[in-house]
Amino acid sequence: MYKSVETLLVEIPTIRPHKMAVATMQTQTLVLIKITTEDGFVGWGEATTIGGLGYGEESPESIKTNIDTYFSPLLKTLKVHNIAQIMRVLKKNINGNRFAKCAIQTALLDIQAQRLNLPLSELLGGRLRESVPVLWVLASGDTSKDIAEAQKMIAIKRHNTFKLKIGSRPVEADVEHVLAIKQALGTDISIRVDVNRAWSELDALKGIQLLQDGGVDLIEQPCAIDNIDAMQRLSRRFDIAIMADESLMGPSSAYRLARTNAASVFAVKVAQSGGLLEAKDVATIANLAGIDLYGGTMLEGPIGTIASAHLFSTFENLAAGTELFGPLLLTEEILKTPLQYQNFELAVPKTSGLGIELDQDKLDNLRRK
Ligand code: MUC
Ligand code: MG
Repeated sequence: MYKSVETLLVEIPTIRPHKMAVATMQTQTLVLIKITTEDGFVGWGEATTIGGLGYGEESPESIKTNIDTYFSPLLKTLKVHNIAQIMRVLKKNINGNRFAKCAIQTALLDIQAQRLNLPLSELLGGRLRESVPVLWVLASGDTSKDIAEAQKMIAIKRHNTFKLKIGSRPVEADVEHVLAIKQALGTDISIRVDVNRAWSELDALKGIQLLQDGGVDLIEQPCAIDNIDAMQRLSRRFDIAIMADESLMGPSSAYRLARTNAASVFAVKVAQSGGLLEAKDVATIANLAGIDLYGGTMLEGPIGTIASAHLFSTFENLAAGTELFGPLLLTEEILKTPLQYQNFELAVPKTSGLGIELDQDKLDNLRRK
């Protein structure tokens, strides 16, 4: 049934250093999985994370080891195409490991969609749009470089909304940096910030007030992952959108955040949710609670990015747009035909499965030996 399950760590330098409060990335390590069936289908999935162990609890190396040691032998014993039944066995036998589970589920869905000759979006409920809006993240660490980068993106019609990475400098310095960019780009351009959980609640009270007054549109993950009480107090106090990112780790945390009114927007990430289907559950919880949706990324390459785009194309509410720009941050293309970014959006492929074709020679060159 499942003939081989291959895992690859693919190292690709970034186009410039990407500076976040949790890590500075110069290279991204893509964690890719390739499942081949005995009847000749090939499915791809991705379990990429950020900054080694700087962002999440799973590293590229631990994800690969756990797939090779635990997931792959188990998968090879299964004799069904039914993804719900396969995921039930994997979940029953393996705790945690959301990223690995996401990658495997993505590859299985890719295969199933190819079998049915449908784009993946149609297996996830059906697309409501042919493309999704994509913002760009300014994270060079230098205000004037960030302004020039944003102006270029607007001019070439690739991005017209920007997220700024802050939290590694004192609050006042970060606020000054953000407001200088906001002023340079003008009122029509939406600016959001991602603090990556760097602020105490007192820092957040000061920082959010200044950013709200300066016309910033959204504050992402201001405080620690577990500090849901602070997120709740901040959401109640300010008019500006407060978005949960790292605190949102799948349907049960989505339920907890929604129940406590701890965020007005959810950054839905397929890997953080533990799979595409679980990310869809997160979106349902948000819809029921009146929480807006944002399509998040773990700075994946084209596989995780396009899998996410298929899912986000099915969301009725995608009010905060997406940040599916991961492949654009990388210096090497691993697809035979690159993903299509134009007019500020990413097109969702119309061909079957994920709708992409990997360049196997490129992967062989770039993979960690
Ligand atoms: C994050 O925390 O949002 C997403 C975009 C980006 O630049 O970093 C990631 C992680
Ligand atoms: Mg974030």
